[in-house]
Amino acid sequence: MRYLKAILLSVVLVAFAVVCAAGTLDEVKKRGYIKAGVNGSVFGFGMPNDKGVWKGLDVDTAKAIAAAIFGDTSKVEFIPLTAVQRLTALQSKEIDVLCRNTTRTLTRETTNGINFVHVNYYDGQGFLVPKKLGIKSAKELSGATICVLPGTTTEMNVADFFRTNKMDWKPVVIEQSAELNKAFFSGRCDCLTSDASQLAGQRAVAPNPNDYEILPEIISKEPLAPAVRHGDDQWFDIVNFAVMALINAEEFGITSANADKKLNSENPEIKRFLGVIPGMGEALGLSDKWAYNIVKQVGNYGEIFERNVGENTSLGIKRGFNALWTEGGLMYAPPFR
Ligand SMILES: N[C@@H](CCC(=O)N[C@@H](CS)C(=O)NCC(=O)O)C(=O)O
Repeated sequence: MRYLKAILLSVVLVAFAVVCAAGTLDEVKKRGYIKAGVNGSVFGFGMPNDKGVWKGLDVDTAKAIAAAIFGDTSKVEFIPLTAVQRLTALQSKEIDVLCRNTTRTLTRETTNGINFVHVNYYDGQGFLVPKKLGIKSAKELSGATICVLPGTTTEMNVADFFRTNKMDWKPVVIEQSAELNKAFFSGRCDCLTSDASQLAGQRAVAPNPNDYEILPEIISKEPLAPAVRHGDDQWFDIVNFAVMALINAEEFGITSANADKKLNSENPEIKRFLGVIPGMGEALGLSDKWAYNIVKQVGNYGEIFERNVGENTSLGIKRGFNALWTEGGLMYAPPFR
């Protein structure tokens, strides 16, 4: 009888372990789409256009993950989240992945129980001011009223900056970014502080973009990266390698336009990347066409950058740190072998 009880208990425990071990990939496949937490109102990164179609660098990153899993970029539900909501949404499984201009930090990776994958945009915090104030440097902001979003690294960095420089400031803290921007562009604050890319995005859609100027100081490192929950290595690998596939595709010169032609390449690295030589997909639990599907359907990192935030967009951002390592930037992905 004692043995029978022990066997029964083991069976129950094993069954429990199997149910609990159903990873995010299985859940996502069963559901038929991924749930991606995005920014709802940052032009260039995550925002629906006037036809309600989601656009942006983070949006394209989420589409790349969907292309890797389903071979179909439409298999994403975009869930707009404020800065305050975003980490909880990931922890509580409301979303599978966070692609929302989120800075990788020590406490987010530990206390908040999330893992960041490869950076999809190297940023830094800046200051936006109305030109009419005649301010040329952040060091002239003593006594200024500053619009800042809560729940962000921005809020902490700006406090550090003013404390370090022994300057006073008055924060205006508003959780909804659209309201915060309205407050700034209607003159309630002397300055809006945020990641510099987002300042460019907010200025681009402001009523009079030319009336505003981004000050030269960049006061922090903001490595923005997609994030997943702790505890699911396979899912982490998939999201991580989807981002890194965008980078390696650019390095290999594979684009959405030439991906089919590149299937005939003699280069073994490209053959492995595109699944002509099999194995890489299987290692991730995906089809060997996973990286081909990403590039064919979304483009490589350079295409995504230029389309959403690059020099020919209204944001007009140069590649800078976000250039490939071969071009003097920081975008560097490991070999796929
Ligand atoms: N990268 C920083 C800041 C991210 C952030 O949320 N920035 C604001 C600045 S405008 C934003 O994206 N707002 C848009 C929104 O909340 O919809 C972080 O991870 O804390």
